[in-house]
Amino acid sequence: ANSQGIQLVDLDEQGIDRAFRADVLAGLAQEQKAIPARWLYDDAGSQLFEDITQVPEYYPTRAETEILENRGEEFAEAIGAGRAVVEFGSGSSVKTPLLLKAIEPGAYVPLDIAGDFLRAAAADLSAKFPGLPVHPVEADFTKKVELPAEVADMPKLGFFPGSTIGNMVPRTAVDLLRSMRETLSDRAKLLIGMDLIKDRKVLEAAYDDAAGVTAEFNLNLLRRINRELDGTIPVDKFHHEARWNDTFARIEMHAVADADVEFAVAGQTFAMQAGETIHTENSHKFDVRSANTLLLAGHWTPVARWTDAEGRFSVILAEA
Ligand code: AVJ
Repeated sequence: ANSQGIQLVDLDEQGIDRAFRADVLAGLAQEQKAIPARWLYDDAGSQLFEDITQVPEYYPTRAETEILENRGEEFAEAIGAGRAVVEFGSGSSVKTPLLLKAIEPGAYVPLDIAGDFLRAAAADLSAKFPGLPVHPVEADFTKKVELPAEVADMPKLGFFPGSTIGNMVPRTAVDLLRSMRETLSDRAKLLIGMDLIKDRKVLEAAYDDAAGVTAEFNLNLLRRINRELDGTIPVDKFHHEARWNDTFARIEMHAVADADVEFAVAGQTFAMQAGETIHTENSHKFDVRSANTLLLAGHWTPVARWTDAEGRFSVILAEA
């Protein structure tokens, strides 16, 4: 447990991550097999996600960066100077400096559960913005976080880019937004990236690029299970699929079995029929109304909204 009392990884006698094993075994026992998307991001998966942001079909990163690059003056006007910018998740080397450059912040407070990423991001930002107070906090931001005393008197700006909110089902997203509201307290604002509903062909291509990087990212989860949980999943008998679910307005990633397969994970056996899938990620997409409704349910009032020139992605400013 770290200083905030959170358990980062809980390993058993054989060095197996207990939470990973529990999630995988429970998920594989379901009628529709499903594994929480957070397990996609081991070192290999995190690198593959970085590679995804470079493929031509994956537009969200470029579209959001375009907004942050071009709308600085409007952000400054709408947000005001002197706020403590509280970033949920370690700062990306590209997006965060664009925001900090635009708004004259009073301090920068990156929050992350992974201490290594957090310290690297904090050091990076300190070097880019000499004179800006930087106070990294190692914490699980799905719950209320106690912010450093140094920023107690500053109004806060929460920053949650990348449409990461879209990876949560609405009830979880609402819980997170309410926790953010608690963490940031009164007078707070929130700047949040939300990807937009568009032609399903464009969406499906963004999550199934021709070079196969997203497929690798998805199947890496099965490889990770084999490696870390003593698994025998025949990964070569699976393929990646990106599916638009129109009822829930989301892209779903699945690993589809190409043949009847049997395999073991952590001593338990599982069988899948050809065509059966393991659901590995959701990426919800929004329109103006669904975005506003989600924010309102999360105790935030939307006050401004920006999109890229092609109208693919939105960055929304909301007030507590
Ligand atoms: C950065 C987590 C929001 O859902 O678009 C990209 C993850 N998965 N391609 C997204 C992802 C497949 C990405 N998030």
